[in-house]
Amino acid sequence: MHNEHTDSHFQKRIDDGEHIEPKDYMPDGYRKHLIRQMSQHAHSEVIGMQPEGNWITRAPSLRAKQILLAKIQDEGGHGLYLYSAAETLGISRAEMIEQLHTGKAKYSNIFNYPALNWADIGAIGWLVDGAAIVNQVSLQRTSFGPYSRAMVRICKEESFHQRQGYEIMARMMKGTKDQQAMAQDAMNRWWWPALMMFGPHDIDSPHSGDAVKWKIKRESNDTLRQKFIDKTVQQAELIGLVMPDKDIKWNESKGHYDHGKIDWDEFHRVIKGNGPCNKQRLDHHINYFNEGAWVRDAAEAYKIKHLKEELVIA
Ligand code: BYC
Repeated sequence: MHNEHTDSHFQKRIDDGEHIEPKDYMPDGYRKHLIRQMSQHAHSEVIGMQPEGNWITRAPSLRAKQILLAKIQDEGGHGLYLYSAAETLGISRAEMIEQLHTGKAKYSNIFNYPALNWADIGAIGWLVDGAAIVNQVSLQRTSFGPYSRAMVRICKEESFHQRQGYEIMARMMKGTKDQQAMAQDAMNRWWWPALMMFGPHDIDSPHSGDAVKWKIKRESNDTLRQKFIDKTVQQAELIGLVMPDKDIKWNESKGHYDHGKIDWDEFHRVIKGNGPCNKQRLDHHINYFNEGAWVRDAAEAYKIKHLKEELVIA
């Protein structure tokens, strides 16, 4: 019989397709891997509010503004589910934020690029949320219970986000020549960074071995990237956008689109902190985090007061 507190028993549970719950035995490496990935995922959701938030006051109609507001609010909510799910692994929200501010924890490469005009809001919803969904649908079956359940909720909202972006792009492509050129330009700028969101090629991905063994990752970086490409090429064609990769070509024998080379030097530069907006994004987060200190203090004081009152009553 397996001892419940051994790695072999843990691996058998994973192999049998069971969910691992916070109080169950888990190897240290599994816990660390999840804390890294889930906290980075949470930070991405929250930092991802910035490029879009920049356009709320300049949305071209009241309808567009309402939809964008709802979307950005959802992203904040996703961050909260994910921070809470990560806290069940024994790390506090404050520690995760500290790791973000000191550069120990990353967030998605994609949010280090600027949103220059309204077409970028379309491209972000369509391509960035589109890429995120492909990854997150797969993560719904991840082995850690709280992460998997958070993903189920997040995916429901994410598909609305993707459609919001595609609708903006489709509308612009039906507009004037200038509007069409704006949509194409946004697609050209966001396409390659969106492909990088899936992480390095499988062969260059140091964490993938453990992630697959522990069923944290259910499909590899390259498999998910290919799914995204196959879906998106057809959506682009439908509304008249030209793919910014001249090597995109349907490969009959593989049943997939072939694509050109991704610039991994750019990816590494950006995730090391040297993308166009890294400093701006982090400074903004730090400023508002500091500004909100009084709210956290007040909430904490309220909690302590009520705990004391409950103790007196008891
Ligand atoms: N960006 O061994 P690998 C959203 C790092 S936001 C930055 O393949 P792993 C939204 C990786 O961390 C959705 N860094 O790693 C919000 C590692 O470095 P460290 C965000 C990246 O973990 C608002 C190194 O490269 N989604 O939806 O096995 C508005 C080696 O990589 C990236 C998630 O976070 C990257 N793209 O696989 C709109 C999904 N890729 O940590 C939309 C959850 C890799 O050793 N995360 N790195 O310093 C995952 O599924 C996995 O962590 C990844 C990477 C597939 C991203």
